[in-house]
Amino acid sequence: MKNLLKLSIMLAALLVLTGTNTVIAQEAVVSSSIEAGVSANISASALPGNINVDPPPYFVQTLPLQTYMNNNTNAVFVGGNGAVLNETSNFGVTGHSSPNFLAYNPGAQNSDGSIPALPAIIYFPNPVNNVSMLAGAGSTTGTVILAALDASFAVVAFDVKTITPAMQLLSVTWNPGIQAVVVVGNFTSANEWMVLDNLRFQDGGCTLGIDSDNDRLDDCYETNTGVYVSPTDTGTDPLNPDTDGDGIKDGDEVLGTLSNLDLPGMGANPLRKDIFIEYDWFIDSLDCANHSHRPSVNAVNMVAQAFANSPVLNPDGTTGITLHNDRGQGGLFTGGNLINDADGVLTGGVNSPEFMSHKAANFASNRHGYFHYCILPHRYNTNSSSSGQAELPGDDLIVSLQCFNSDTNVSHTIMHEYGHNANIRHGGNVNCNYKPNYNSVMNYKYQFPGVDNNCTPPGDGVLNYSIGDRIVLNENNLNENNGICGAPPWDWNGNTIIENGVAFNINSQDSGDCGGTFTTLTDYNDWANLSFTGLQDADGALPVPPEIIDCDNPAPEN
Ligand SMILES: [Ca+2]
Ligand SMILES: [Ca+2]
Ligand SMILES: [Ca+2]
Ligand SMILES: [Ca+2]
Ligand SMILES: [Zn+2]
Ligand SMILES: [Zn+2]
Repeated sequence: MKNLLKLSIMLAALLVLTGTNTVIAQEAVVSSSIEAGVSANISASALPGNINVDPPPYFVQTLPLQTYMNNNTNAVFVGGNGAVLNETSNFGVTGHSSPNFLAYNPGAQNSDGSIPALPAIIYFPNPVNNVSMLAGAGSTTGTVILAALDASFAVVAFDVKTITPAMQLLSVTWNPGIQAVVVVGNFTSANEWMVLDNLRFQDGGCTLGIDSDNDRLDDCYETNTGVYVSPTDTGTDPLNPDTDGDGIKDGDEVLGTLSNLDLPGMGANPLRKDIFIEYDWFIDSLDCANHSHRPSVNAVNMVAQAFANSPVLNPDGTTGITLHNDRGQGGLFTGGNLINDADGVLTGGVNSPEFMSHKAANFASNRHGYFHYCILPHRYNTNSSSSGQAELPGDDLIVSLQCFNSDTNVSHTIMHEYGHNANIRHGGNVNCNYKPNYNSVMNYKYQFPGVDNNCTPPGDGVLNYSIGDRIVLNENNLNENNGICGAPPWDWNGNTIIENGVAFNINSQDSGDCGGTFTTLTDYNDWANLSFTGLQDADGALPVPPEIIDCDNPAPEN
């Protein structure tokens, strides 16, 4: 009995599908070319168009539902010509969601002449795992069948209910994926009326077609597990458009951007912080023999290693940040290139006309908002010995090391200038420079020597930002026993005696807001405070452009 029933459903479905296969294909193409989605919870009361406001009670006053649904990318009504009618249309059903429903009566006609008769077919361009709806009719008898079809249009699941005036739930589940459903009547009465309502389709137990955080990833696919599996199981947070907080939206990291920047191909991970920097360089013979400012593989790898080693925690449970460097090495990283410049000097600095014209000519527009842009000239002309300049916060930076382009100088200065883009100053959150207890490449004291790793003020060659673990130093009342970590001691005033209660200016090199007076100096946790908002810099288009930091710390000779 069941097998016979199954066979008859399949035959009915195949008959219908044979006649409408081309329609299905066309509808699918039309749908996928339209961006706007419609809520997947298609209760008849939530449909677009005038039917939403005031559906008529008679078929001749309206059009088949599929006429209104052709911009729904998730469910396409391709057969049956059912129309949305008002509940006053006398179908005698109860249990539907008021005031409308989807109605069928082969004895009637829609205003376009089509006949609203079962079977109805609903096609899902993205296969779903469950489809359910209410079905019933006031004076019709027999059974109503909801059949699920797989990608080859074979019946894979079905549900049968005796037709009653009280609408009943029909539900089919097929985890490998339902491509379409067919609603068929097996009628024993003369009339073959049918009412459907409250269509729902679900994938993995949630309703498709909703993107709550507007990051181009469906809520159903943002599984919030912290584990990336695929574009339909991303592990990201459905209520956070940038789950890992790196300034790049989840959808862009998973799917690539709308302007075809292949971020996933470049290694972006929606659950781990990523930074992208493009480097363009000058070749010149200013001040010394002809030389290139192209950063070496080793130099950019040193910076990448420092970011990878950082204590920054990611949603996938890893620590560190992935720095993607484009120095024109090939593959998807062909953005970095030589800029032909006559004199080796970048006139002005970031956002100057020369910088902007180089950027317009050498930086792909679809990288804007995703990549930082670094130019390496011989120098920029606001300060002849300056090692660099950067926006704070922002997306543009300059590394200008004149004749001193060792991998150490280049890597440390890239990390220093990027730090300004990430909203970090020469004193962390303040401009106060040369603080011996601010253990960061942002600090001139540690930019080229590298940070300290044994709790004495001289740097030890380590490329790093600060983690904020050094003690507070009050220049009016220094306890030399405590050094910069609590121990070992440090003789701040150089009198060869370790004392308590010393008053001494320990960062007198600072020419800014703290070098000339005795102040209290504090460390700053750079890693915990990196800001990624600078990517959104509008490159001079904003009424208030970003602050620009000149880094007049001259590089040591190689
Ligand atoms: Ca989303
Ligand atoms: Ca999200
Ligand atoms: Ca992100
Ligand atoms: Ca990321
Ligand atoms: Zn040069
Ligand atoms: Zn600086």
